[in-house]
Amino acid sequence: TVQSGTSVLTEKSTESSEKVNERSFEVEPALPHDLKHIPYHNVRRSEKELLTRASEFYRIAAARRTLRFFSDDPVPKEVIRQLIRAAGTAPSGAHTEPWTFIAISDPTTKSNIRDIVEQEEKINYKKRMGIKWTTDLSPLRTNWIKEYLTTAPYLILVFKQTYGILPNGQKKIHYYNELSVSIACGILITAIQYTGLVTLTSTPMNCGPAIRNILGRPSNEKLVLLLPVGYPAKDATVPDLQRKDLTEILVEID
Ligand code: IYR
Repeated sequence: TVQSGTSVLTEKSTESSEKVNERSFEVEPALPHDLKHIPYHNVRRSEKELLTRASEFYRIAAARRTLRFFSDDPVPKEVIRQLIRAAGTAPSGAHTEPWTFIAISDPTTKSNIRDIVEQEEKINYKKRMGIKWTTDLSPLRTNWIKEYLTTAPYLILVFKQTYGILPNGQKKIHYYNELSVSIACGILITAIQYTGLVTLTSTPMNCGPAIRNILGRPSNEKLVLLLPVGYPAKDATVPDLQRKDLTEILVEID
């Protein structure tokens, strides 16, 4: 609710005044009122070219697989930076760009992350999750041992910023931060594939706070995705999965 005559937009109007104050957001818009609008130039392509390009992109996207077996061959740092630049082009609510990407090649940090993930995953597989979960996952042949976390030359961790912090210390609303970061993740995963590298779309359960702590990240950042990035191991295998046909995923209303 916008409180007229004050400069705060409260997140929850039901909270005590002290709490409200703590969780207040700046009313100043994320973007300047007088933001300039400039002409947009588009390369107009023929219908034939559109189909060629859409088909080519489909071919690349369809070749992507989630890999669990990585080579330890190094990947140039500049490639990782370029991939993250691409992810950072994602659209975001009110152009708030609510993401932080952490690229880790340091072996000790990778090993510490592996320890945290394996400790939690062991609990997930052995007791936290039920028989239905373990049965549903068994065809994928996954378990709590995550060798790829130390083998892959890079781990990219994607954090969503649930709110921003203005230079004056006040909080700034990050609209649709979950969706904005998810779109950035989609671009990142596809960029990795296009580049010729592989990744594993992993969302380590219950590990967010511990990983955030060892990386010294602030509390407005929440771990969304952990992506090992590298080349596949020479003997890597993937489950023989089929994707749904277009007719199963598309409803056309003409
Ligand atoms: N996160 C666990 C288990 C897991 C869950 C799903 I849903 C998958 O599609 C694959 C694995 C793990 O990484 O082992």
